[in-house]
Amino acid sequence: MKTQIRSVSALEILDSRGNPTVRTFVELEDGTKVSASVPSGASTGENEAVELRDGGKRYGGKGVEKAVANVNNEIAEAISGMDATDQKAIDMLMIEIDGTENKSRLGANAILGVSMAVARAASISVGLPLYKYLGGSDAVRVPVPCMNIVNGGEHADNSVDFQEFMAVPHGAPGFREGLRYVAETFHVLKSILKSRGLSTGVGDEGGFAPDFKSNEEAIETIIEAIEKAGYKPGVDISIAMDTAANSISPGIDGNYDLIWSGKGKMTSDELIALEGEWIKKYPIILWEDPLSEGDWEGFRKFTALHGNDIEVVGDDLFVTNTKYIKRGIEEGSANSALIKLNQIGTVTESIEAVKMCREAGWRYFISHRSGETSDTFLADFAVAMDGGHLKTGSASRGERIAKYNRLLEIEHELKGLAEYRWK
Ligand code: 2PG
Ligand code: MG
Repeated sequence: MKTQIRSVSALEILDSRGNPTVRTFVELEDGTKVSASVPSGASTGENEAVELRDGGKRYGGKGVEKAVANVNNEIAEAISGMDATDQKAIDMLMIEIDGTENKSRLGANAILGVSMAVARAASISVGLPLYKYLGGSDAVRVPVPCMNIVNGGEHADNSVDFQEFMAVPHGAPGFREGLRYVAETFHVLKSILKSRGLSTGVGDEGGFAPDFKSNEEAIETIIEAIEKAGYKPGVDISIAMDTAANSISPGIDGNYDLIWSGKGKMTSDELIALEGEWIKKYPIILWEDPLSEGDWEGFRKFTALHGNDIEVVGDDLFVTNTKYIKRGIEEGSANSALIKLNQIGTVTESIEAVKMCREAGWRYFISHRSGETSDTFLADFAVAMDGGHLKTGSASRGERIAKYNRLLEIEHELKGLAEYRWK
């Protein structure tokens, strides 16, 4: 059988922050040979699948030689000879031999690399682009790029508490134009920052990371950039926020501290009120992790207030895990889930998380990690999942641009069939 797995192996490589990560190789009987590389987060949720790190001296303890060995030995032994088109059976077998709740024995970084490489190998072997292989012939919607043009929180060394300020070109006629709208805005923002003597150095996801005087100055400067670039805020380009509130809640328990701006402590209700003021005042259409993962009650209140008007996304709250998404659906904690492949650790489980959202009438927001590689799997995955939007960083840093360029390619390949709409 030509899609039978002949060999599986892995290599320790570096991610965009210069930390080790896993690149996996899968070879099929028909000679198809592919690789896939695993991303890594900085602002992580407590319940994420576990990245196996070596500890010790190498790379400050961040080496992944153990995860690589687990691919080369246990996983390779278990799945060699299986049919690469049987994604679910392969993913389930890896989960079974890992034997833990959170993939901590073999490592989610070992398992995910194999899972992604298997999908990619199978797609090539059956002659389909990855987005069609995973999404079927209906996969024609190219996502609105939520471009993270200002970085704060744990993704930058600056005075901004909210982690991500994304420009969202939902008013553009297509992906190529949408990408242009926000890339132009990014460049205008750079010139505004320069003219004010603010730093134009970038953070982990390629957005600017200056020391604004306040969080408000950050969003107001972005709106100014949108206008100066010739676009209408709220019509052509809106704003999406990610507080990544775990990072301002030291105990992740719903007590907050605006540590980076030095603006001090806040209760959950006060943070909700502050974010609510922003939603009233600025053209915000999506808010991710407005509260910390321990603050389910805060999430419920926030969603009750704003869930009819904007997309409320749970990231660290749900960690792409159907167990937590299910609770969120029952409790009305959000109306959307962030989907990060390495938070859960297999392609199959990520797709299950998407399905659960769809069935509940929720949205789902496909996402990169702050530590990435040039692997473009995410771009195809976003088109396949048909969610209408993705986030994959700014208009700088090669590992972010690689995904945008792959989406341009997909839109081009789809010709007149390509769709582009926020909802
Ligand atoms: C987030 C992500 C991606 P990290 O919080 O949404 O932007 O960051 O990968 O550091 O968890
Ligand atoms: Mg987030």
